[in-house]
Amino acid sequence: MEGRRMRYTLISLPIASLFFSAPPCGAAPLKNNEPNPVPVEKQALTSSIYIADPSAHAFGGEIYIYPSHDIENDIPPDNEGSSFDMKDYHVFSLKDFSTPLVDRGEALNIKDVPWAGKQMWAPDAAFKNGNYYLFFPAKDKAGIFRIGVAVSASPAGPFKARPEPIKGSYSIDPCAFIDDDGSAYLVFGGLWGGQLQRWRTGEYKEIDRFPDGKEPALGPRIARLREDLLEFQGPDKEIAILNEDGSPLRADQHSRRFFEAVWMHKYQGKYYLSYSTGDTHKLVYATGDSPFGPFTYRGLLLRPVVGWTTHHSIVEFEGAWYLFYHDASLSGGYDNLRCVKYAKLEMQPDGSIKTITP
Ligand code: FUB
Repeated sequence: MEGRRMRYTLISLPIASLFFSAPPCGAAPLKNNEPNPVPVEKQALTSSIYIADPSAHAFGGEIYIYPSHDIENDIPPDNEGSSFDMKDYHVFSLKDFSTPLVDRGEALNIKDVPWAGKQMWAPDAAFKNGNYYLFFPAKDKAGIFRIGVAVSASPAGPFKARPEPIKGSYSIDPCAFIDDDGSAYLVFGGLWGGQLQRWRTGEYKEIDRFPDGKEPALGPRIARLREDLLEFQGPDKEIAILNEDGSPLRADQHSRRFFEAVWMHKYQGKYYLSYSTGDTHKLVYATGDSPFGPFTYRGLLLRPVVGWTTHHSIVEFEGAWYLFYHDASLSGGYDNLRCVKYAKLEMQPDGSIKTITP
């Protein structure tokens, strides 16, 4: 297996350097509110801090974005994603697309999460029963990724974390999906640094066990959430993703198999599951008739962006659908220093989504 973060360092930085004047190693410092000479920054929703993994929701007539907060550090890139050493979350809001993104401040800090050891990765949020819930992955004190939940009366936080992670939770990248009937689900999982391949036996084993190429790829996981959204209602299940001929996606189908960054939304009665293919750097999507699947692969959603990771959310706002995603253009191509952008989705009459070129 090639090094996850090294791979981008070796291949993508020279590509990025064709477009940007940033140095090829060591992150260019970003000072708050200073203009950045990188032209593509104009497309980033904010340059005040580095943010990534944007989970966007329409709450109370505005778009709220719940991203990871990327920070500079000296940790070398590795397969575990160790240089993604985030320590807090900021919430952002957007009144509409003609006004600037507003940083609503720090919403949760790792020091206020009793169980968390390090690496606050991609979060998501949900609204139910008058409360806002922030779902977030972090490594516990033993170095195992778990998913926690924190609660607030305001979409902007601050959020109060529960003292323990969700019982039975593991891996990364939670997406909270609330169906039309109010049923709530948490979809999650991620390979490599996200540790999903270490749970093949149902318990954590510090050994990476990937399926052989011709075997079915590992799928994301889904668990129904309790009415209060604080715990799983029962054990999680693996979501099956199928090729058009009904066969399960194989582990060697790197251009379409699930890797991380799963997102679920519903459009015209169909469930859409979109995710990153990881080492092929694509966002793709599949559709199905139940949140539990099976889902059938439908196509490419977003072509590769600048940077190794790609991660997104899909939200309906004022009658249109939008993709929020990140890339590493603002930092000149540093994988762990990313910025957030958006694009309008073009839905086709057959329910397919027109591929977006970043
Ligand atoms: O931001 C840290 C990790 O990088 C996320 O959890 C992944 O989805 C990838 O974007």
